[in-house]
Amino acid sequence: MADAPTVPTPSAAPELPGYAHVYSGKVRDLYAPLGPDGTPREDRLLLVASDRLSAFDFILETPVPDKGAVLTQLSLWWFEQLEDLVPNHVVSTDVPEEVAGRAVLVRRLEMLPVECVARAYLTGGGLREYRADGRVSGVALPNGLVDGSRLPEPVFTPSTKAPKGEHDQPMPYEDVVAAVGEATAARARDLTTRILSRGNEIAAARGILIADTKVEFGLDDDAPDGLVLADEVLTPDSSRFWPADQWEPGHTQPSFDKEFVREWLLSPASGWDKESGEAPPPMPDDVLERTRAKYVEAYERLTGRTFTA
Ligand code: Q0T
Repeated sequence: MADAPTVPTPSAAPELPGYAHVYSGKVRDLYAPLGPDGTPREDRLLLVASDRLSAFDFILETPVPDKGAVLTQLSLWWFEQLEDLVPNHVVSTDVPEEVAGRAVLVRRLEMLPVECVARAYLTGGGLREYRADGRVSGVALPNGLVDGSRLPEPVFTPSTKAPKGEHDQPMPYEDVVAAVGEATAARARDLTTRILSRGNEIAAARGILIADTKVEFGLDDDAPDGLVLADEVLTPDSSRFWPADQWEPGHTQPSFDKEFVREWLLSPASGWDKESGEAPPPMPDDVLERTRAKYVEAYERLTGRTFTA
């Protein structure tokens, strides 16, 4: 019998001529450009943002059109806003046509084995730690804080890089020091909290609060103090964005980007049970369109630019 026709999954890592696929994360794909001899170059990577969206720890089967491009363009814009604070890994946006707008050629760096997280508002895992002993990542906080409270100043709350499929675990600062050395740990902490502070200075004026963010650094002997900002930065995938006009400490804040998806998934309309272990059903068109619009809105509000696909 003839084989069934194979239909490419639109949001899977594409095959890119001239590049070797290296790795796929939940929502991004990593490639190594091939050198003149046809072997992968060791000094560059192509970081491709897909349109995949994760919710409740599932990758939804419905990709969100333009999500990868919106987040890539937003990240590039933030790199520029942060250029005086920290050098970044971007080399070029001249990328294969198939991934145009959603890929960046970057310098391949030796990455710190730490997820550098900073929190400006208390929620999620930070809130759980605070409720247990009044501290987050070893930093004592005032009494009386609730879900969504603004912290007196951003706190560095590093976490481990968990193997695929597992959750990152909080990492005591002393473990970061043991892993990367005192000077690098202190510099990573300082840079991470400054990136979030700068992000919030800019975002607050545009109606968005950035509750927390995760950044990654690579090492480079040529950088002023050895650290280079890598990965993506201050996107809704690496950060919690909240609409400023709905901020109300005391309960879970609505997510700027995933509000409609989560609301639909938890409603009877989706027919899905979060605790079932089953994959969520495909997103209805209206939820999809409203979600896409939120990513575009975040980009346009923050950058003041119009998003063009
Ligand atoms: C990396 C060396 O999740 C990641 O990639 C998504 C598929 C994280 N990751 C980043 C690297 C980078 C970057 N960015 C770099 N500049 N140099 N490695 C590896 N994994």
